[in-house]
Amino acid sequence: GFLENLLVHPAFLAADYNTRFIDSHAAELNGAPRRDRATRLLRYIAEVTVNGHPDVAGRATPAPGPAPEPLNLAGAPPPGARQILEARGAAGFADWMRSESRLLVTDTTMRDAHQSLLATRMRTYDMERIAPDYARGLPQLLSVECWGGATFDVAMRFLSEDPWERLDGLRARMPNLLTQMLIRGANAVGYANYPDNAVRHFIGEAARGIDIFRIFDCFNWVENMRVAIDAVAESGKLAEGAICYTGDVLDPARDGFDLGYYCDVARQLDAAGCHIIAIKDMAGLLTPASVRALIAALRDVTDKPIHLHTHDTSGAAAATLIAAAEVGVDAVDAAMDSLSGLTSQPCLGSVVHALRHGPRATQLDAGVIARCSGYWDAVRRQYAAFEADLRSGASEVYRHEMPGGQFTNLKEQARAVGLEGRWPQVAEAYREANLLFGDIIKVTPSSKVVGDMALAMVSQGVSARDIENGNRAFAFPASVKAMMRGDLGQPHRGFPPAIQELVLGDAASVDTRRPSARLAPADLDKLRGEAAQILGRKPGEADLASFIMYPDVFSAFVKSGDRFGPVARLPTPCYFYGMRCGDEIVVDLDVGKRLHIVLHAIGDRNDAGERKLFFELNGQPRTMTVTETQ
Ligand code: 3PY
Ligand code: ZN
Repeated sequence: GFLENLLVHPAFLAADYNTRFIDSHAAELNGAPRRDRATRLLRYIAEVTVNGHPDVAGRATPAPGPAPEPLNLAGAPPPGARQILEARGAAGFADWMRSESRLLVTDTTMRDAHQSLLATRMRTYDMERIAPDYARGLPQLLSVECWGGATFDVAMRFLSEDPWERLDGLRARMPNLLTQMLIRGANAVGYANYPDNAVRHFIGEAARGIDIFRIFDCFNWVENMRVAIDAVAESGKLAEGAICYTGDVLDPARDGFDLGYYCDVARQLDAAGCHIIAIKDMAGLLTPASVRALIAALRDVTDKPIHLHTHDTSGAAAATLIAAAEVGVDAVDAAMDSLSGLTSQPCLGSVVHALRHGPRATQLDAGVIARCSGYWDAVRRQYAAFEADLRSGASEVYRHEMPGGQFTNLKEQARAVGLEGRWPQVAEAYREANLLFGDIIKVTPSSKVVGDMALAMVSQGVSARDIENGNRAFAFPASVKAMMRGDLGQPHRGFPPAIQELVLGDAASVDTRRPSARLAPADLDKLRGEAAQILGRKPGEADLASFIMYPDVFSAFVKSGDRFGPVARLPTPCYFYGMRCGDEIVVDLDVGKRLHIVLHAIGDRNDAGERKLFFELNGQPRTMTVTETQ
């Protein structure tokens, strides 16, 4: 009966319960089998210890090093930008940004830096531990970019984590700092256009934890960004409209992307109600000279604050930030030193030093930055499996114009299809493909299409000229067909009709309408029902948003959670590599719910191919049996 079940329940024995325990475990205590969280985590640890984690199989293993130690700064977080937003509202906040003489700085370590350097694999655990130190030691930050972009689906797909829990956890730990996300306009955090009401729903949910939404469209098509901009503005949060930058404003030959073009986009974003204008230089193509010209020109057409984002692929991006500071940019993005450089953002600590005694001094504490960077350095070592094979700055970026987040990814993709030794050809084909498509902006998802095309050209041994002349058979990738049909939206000059005809056979299927306007609204009630089926309970609105964005990934994530529990709570080495005999870990499930786990021994493999693992969980012996797969 109920009481017997309660008294022998492993969570009860392990003291893994709170006052809601009986409610939330009612079915189980009344006889339905459902393992408690601690048992599910032990199962996970046992599995990974014996069989490994598929995501790190065959990859570099971390060298032994010091465990990452947060600073544990004491005291209450001083007031920061969040309190200014709360007091003045979004428009008032933008005025405040314009009135500050110091250069405002966004730290991108928890989003773009690891997306660009570590295949987006950084776990919530490592972010949450240092977040309280950001709040206490770096209250002068404009914002912390910590969500969106590729992190949303990678969290569920590869890390078995709920991105919404990450958001809540960071929000709670940094009550004085603005949280910032990257949102792909009508693609939200996906790779295709979603119905307008799905985008509105997503932003409504995200606004519970996000303060600055950086919104972009891969063709700078403001029409395609309007729904997102309006939804953010309605939520009371900051709508930062991004101008994606490509080419070279100083090069007369790139006449599609001259100062007049960028000024026109800025005017449209301003008129659409954006509070802040971002320059999103996702490939890192701006130079000191071009950024000076660009910012001076934008200043003439908008009074909104300008926030500069770039990547250090060239190795020269810090000079671009300093030049931008000199001509009055309001804010810039940088990454903590140990996760900066290469395809990531420029080095935060060095930018702080460079401006130190001048009029744009950031007032950030260089000592705290250095210590935080030490923490991130120790964290980074644990992700050795995801390090890209990149050692230096690469001026080739000015030729191929690949976004920082794609550069290493495409190299990896090239390797996977056997083009490992032919990177220079792939990079050159990328350049040719861009020109073939009419010289377009390359950023998610258009960058993926150009990348697909480049790989197809190299693997089929076909040049752009062969394709244009139609004298070689060529199988266009599906993503190229979709883009030529208009599924991603419209570049400002359209696509060249000749290439559209080559790709599509005829122009009849081309649709130049806004892609989301062709979609029926999402039936939220019906989708709520489907999500409930997967979850076995009524979904929260955040669950619903995940399900709408990624139905299959969400479903697999829920299944993995049912089996393995809240793996996001495990320390990173344990998550990827399991435990060794004698290891002891501490797992904080909720406030006041702490598990001490020790692995004492691993038994020999029996005839059935199984091993027994002997754990201790909060002082109680526990055994797990795992089938060894290899
Ligand atoms: C993303 O869309 O994830 C990007 O980082 C684009 O630069
Ligand atoms: Zn970026």
